[in-house]
Amino acid sequence: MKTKMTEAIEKQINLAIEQMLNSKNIYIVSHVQPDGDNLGSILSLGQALKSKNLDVFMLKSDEIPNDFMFLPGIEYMMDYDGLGYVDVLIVLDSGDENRIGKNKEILGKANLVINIDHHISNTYFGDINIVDKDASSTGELVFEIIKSMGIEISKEIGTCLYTAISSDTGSFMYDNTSARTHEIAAELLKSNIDKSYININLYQNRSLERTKLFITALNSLELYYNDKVAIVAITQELLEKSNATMEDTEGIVSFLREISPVEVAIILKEFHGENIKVSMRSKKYVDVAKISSYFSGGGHVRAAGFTVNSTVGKIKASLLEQLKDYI
Ligand SMILES: [Mn+2]
Repeated sequence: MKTKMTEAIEKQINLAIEQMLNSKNIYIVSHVQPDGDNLGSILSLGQALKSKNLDVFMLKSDEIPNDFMFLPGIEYMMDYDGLGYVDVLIVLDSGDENRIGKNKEILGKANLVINIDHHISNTYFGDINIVDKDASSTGELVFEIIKSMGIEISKEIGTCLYTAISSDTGSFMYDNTSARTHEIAAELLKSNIDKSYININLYQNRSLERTKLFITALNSLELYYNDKVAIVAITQELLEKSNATMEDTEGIVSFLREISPVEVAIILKEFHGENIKVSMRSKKYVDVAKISSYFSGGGHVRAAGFTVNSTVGKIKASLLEQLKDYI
């Protein structure tokens, strides 16, 4: 259980702060399919650095899901113009360079790359790497950085950090939630954030389209190995029928894990051209990061995923084969 940062990580944080404070302009880049941790981390760090009068640009590598349009500062997220001089590039919540998609080319342009992440699979691709697999979220690490800089947690920064940490801990429920996570949450609550506003936006905001997709998807639920493995496949056909988009599948896999006998919950998302994205969640003992790494994916012990070129039927079969030894 994490209580405090290691000295090595603290050293990297101090190094990063020194570089950021002395830089001419800083770019902070999102990953593809950005989530609450990614966007909350970007916006909190970005706004903190702006408060130090630094030139900060926050770049999107993908569309911003509607779910996060409530975040203060989200209007700052922009596309890279291809020309801007990049003194420091900060990559948040990304295990490797490919996570930043089309913005990967900026890595080569940057004088310095700072990699801040909590994925066990992180490849340490930065010049400075603030990587802590024991941190619940990247937001937790960004909090430590902002505090170390002596920057006051404004309501805006606090809202973004709380969103980041709450998102990645399943509102402080998952195994990655530590004593430190709660200490940080307590400090954020003292910064006068509107906790209920954040919670309603994150957890009580499901659209009707999404709800209908939930119902249809659950009708296709398949259970294996004494109901320990739950699988749902979202095909393009199913999306059309529900008048929903892939973004609306958010939350289904977590819901599957909530079923009593289920240890591993899996959602297979079929994109066009036999492109299948697999997300896995586990409850007590199966290390889904290990299973995911077999398919060249990454993630955490309780939440991991990968992308393959295959069909729903084929990938389902090989997943069940892999799972046999774990269940
Ligand atoms: Mn994260």
